[in-house]
Amino acid sequence: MSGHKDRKQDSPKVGPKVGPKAGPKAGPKAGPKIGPIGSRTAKQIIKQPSTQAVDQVVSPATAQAVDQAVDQAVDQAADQATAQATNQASAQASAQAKNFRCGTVGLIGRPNAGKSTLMNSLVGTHLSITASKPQTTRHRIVGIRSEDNAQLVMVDTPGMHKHTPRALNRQLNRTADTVLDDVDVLVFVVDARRWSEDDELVVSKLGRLTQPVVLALNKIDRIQDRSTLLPMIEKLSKLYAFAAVVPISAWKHDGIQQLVRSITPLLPEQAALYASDELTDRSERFLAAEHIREQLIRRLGEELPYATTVTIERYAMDGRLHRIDANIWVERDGQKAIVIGDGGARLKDIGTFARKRMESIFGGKVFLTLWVKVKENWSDSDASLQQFGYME
Ligand SMILES: Nc1nc2c(ncn2[C@@H]2O[C@H](COP(=O)(O)OP(=O)(O)O)[C@@H](O)[C@H]2O)c(=O)[nH]1
Ligand SMILES: [Mg+2]
Repeated sequence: MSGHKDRKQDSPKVGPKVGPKAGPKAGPKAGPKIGPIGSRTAKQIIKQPSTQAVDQVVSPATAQAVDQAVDQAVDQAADQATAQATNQASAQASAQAKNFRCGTVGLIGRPNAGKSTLMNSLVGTHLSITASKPQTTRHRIVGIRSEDNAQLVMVDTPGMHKHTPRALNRQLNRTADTVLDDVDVLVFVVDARRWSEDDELVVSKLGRLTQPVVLALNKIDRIQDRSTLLPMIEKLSKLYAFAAVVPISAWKHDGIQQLVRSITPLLPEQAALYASDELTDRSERFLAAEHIREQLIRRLGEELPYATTVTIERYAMDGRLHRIDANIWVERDGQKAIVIGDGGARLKDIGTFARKRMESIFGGKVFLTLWVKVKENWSDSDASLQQFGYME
């Protein structure tokens, strides 16, 4: 599900909560342990006391024949026990799968609609980076929400947008598009205040899909008069046969339970794909680069963030301390000076805020060293996009 390049570069998983046991494509994880006796143990448990008892009362001459008979009886009993255990196990597993729903949920929509904020609200931590500037999300990222009766495996994506001036923008659209076919349910996130041509672009892609689509009308905290939502719901319901329409505020965690309740029945009946304490399929190494990039986007002017990217050069654990060396890449020397700031002040801020964010997600101390480097026109070069991990 995630960028192959990132997977290959990633360091071994260190924390229990981030990092896959098995990706969704790898198939379901082993179900909970169901019976105390597997086939080998069953035989051992029955055989030991039986042979001991027989050896005590039978002469050595007949012992072999008796042993054979005993072995046969024991094997039979063991096979019966095993069959019984297996039947019980599969009955329990299927009962569990019947009551449990799990599947992938693709978050789609135009840039800035609030997809990543919704993802974080659903996961319960600031996993996917967010900012008021469009095109913050550049990679697919999986976030996991585990409930008693369901597991939602959300896939956050870059926004879909019409104007694609650079190779990076075109690649982001492609990354968003690939999610459409891969997931069980789609959540189309819309800014309830404004319908735009980028939203139209998303609707135009829904027609060929077979999965159910839930419409999430986001940012309702910004709407004074909620009754104005009704005509919008009516209008949008005519555009597409949505499985449900749910007004939410991803930012204020409003309507999130209702959204989960709408999505859950649309998921397939199957056991959980991830352990219930896992939050993402991405490694801490990937998240470290993302949270440095979040600070670059938040702390730089309008245009510059699009010319920056981040690579992790070293990620080492020193006891519980995460030692991270990262490069920030820009396209020109002038941009390098802006990122560094007067006397290094801006770079220091970027590092401090990124470090604090990582510490809160990783639950350990982080020692972060940043360098700023220039690579001309990387965002319009396919070779550089490949090198920096943007090609899926
Ligand atoms: N007021 C308000 N702002 C939101 C809400 N959800 C997201 N935002 C803001 O919208 C901007 C874009 O959010 P983001 O999640 O990065 O959008 P994405 O591009 O769709 O992933 C950020 O400044 C968020 O804080 C919401 O429910 N209410
Ligand atoms: Mg986003």
